[in-house]
Amino acid sequence: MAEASSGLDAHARAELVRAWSDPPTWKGWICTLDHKAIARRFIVTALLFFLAGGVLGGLMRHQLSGPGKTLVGPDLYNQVFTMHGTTMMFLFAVPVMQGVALYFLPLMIGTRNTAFPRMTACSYWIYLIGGLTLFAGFACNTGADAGWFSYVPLAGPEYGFGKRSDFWNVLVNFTEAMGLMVAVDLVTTALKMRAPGMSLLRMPLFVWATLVSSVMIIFAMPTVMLGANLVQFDRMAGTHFFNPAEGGDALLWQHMFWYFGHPEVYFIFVPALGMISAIIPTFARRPMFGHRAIVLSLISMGFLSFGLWVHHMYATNLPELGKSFFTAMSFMIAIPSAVQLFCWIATIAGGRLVLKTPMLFIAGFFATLMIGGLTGIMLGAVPLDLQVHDTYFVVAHLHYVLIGGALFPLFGAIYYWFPKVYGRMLDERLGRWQFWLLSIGFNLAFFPLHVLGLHGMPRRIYTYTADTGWGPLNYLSWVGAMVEDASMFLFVFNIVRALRKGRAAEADPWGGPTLEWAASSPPAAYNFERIPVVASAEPLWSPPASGPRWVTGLSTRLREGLVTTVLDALPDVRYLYPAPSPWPIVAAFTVGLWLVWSIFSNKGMLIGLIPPTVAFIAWYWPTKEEASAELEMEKRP
Ligand code: HEM
Ligand SMILES: [Cu+2]
Repeated sequence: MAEASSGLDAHARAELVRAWSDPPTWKGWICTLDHKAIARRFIVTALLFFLAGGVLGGLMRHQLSGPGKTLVGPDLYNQVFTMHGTTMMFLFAVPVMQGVALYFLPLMIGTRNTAFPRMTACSYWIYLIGGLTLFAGFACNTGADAGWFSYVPLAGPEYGFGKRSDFWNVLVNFTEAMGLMVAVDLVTTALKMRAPGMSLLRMPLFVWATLVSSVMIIFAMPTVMLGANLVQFDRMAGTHFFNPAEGGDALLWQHMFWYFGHPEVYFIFVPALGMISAIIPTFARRPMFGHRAIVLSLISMGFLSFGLWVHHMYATNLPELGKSFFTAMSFMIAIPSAVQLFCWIATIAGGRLVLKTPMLFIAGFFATLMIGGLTGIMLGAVPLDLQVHDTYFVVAHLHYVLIGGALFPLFGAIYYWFPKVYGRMLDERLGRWQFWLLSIGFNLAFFPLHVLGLHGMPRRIYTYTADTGWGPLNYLSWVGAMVEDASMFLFVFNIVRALRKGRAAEADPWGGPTLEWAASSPPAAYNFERIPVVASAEPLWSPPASGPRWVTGLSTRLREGLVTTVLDALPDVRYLYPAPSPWPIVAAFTVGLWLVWSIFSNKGMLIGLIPPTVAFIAWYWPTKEEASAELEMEKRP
């Protein structure tokens, strides 16, 4: 099913290249709506934020590597752990997963672009401005300092002095707006733009995982956005939403934050599960065992994850009966995780495993997540949680589930899909070294923290005295963090080396089953010369035995695609994709101006709304070219 056999003649191919190419020079860079270009920006930017967050993590490990250290003082330490957690959760983990989905979902379902590329193009700039604003505040000693979940009253008007918590609250507006825009685009594309024949049950598991996590984002993110703005009103406009003395409720913030916060760890985790389900069949050389069981597990995870949030609030005065309900739910979510695990193991056991670097990281995931999952079950029980709440046992747990559950699969996915994105292979030997250094460094850095937590070491302290006895294990953890850093250097070296002189990659270097491997490496701007017709969940391993192999009749002169029906992906209508436009970036900057201005003045909150309003009106104002293209499309039979 390689591109070359689509039967398109040279003239039509030249027309297609013209129709889908961006304007030349910087204009093209600014105005592009190519989902692949936008996705690369998300992924590279998120990885840069990951490196920044990693440096802050290393700094904390340095400071805590022995008793009584003075490298970082108490005020700066509060900013450092808050910036670390906030960066990793809001600026790295969610955007990187959405970036990978933005790149591969359209390719995996056999379409040319996402449904709303201008919205997604705009969301990238909003994300970038938001992240840079937070770090600009930090550089001016005005970094958020009330922890990554920014509890009131610490972050409220009573104790949140200066502008630090305002930067945090406003950042949430930036990142959640970005997340929602991308999620709506991904859901619409997955449900309405699949290649003919790709019914829902033939949809790749990575696409299912993206669909589930995007729907979760749509239900979860508005809560924290609303909550952060209510805190801003308390801080800037004198309301009392969270002030018990004036009829407000401080616990309301915890409910609003964790109703978002717990599903958030799942919309980081679920895409990672999708990556694992994309990689295992390729290296086991056989279709996935229990494809439908995995789909049902992903969906049930999506639902169950909204019923757990109170397990972050056991140490509050909520009624015990209520807590036990959340304990039961916290245990239940282990079931869909286990179903996927068993299906993966059955697929590997029933196949001929080829242990390449992507698969190695998946093996690392199995080991680390086991520990993270088991401590999660332990923390789901109220009596045990009350013993270790706010100690390093919790810090160890969250890193095992986030680094084990998301970072390891992400590295596996990068080694798996890098050849498709850049047309070059990453070095296998360096990849294996990176894997082993990360595995050893990570476990050395974080396993001892379980013991420190059980010995009573609280989180978020900037130092401790020698008589606590916490020195040796913290030193060991510091050594582990340094080994982890070495693995990150190796990763960056491998990437740079591959981009410069890596071995050229063919369209399908691993012999994978899904449609992204039918496109060239890297894919053309239009992804596919002709939209393929699909007859199974592994289109490259079992193409249609009879009937058409490609969609014919789509224009090669216009940016035209095909909308199909939700359940069976039957051809429905033609779709004219929007052309490159400057308005997404203009709109994003006006939104950025408005949000940053609102940190410093209430007037900014109101007057600042005018520029984005104007920008969005201009965005939707139809151009002559769009009107004539629309007309040309309607005229064609
Ligand atoms: C790369 C190596 C990393 C190191 C060395 C590291 C180190 C640390 C340390 C020492 C703390 C505890 C701070 C304290 O309570 O005083 C911490 C907290 C945290 N880390 Fe990491 N971390 C790393 C990676 C990550 C990753 C990849 C994520 C998420 C994707 C993450 C998310 C968090 C969060 C959410 C907190 C809680 C922050 C808070 O208490 O507000 N970390 N990290
Ligand atoms: Cu949770």
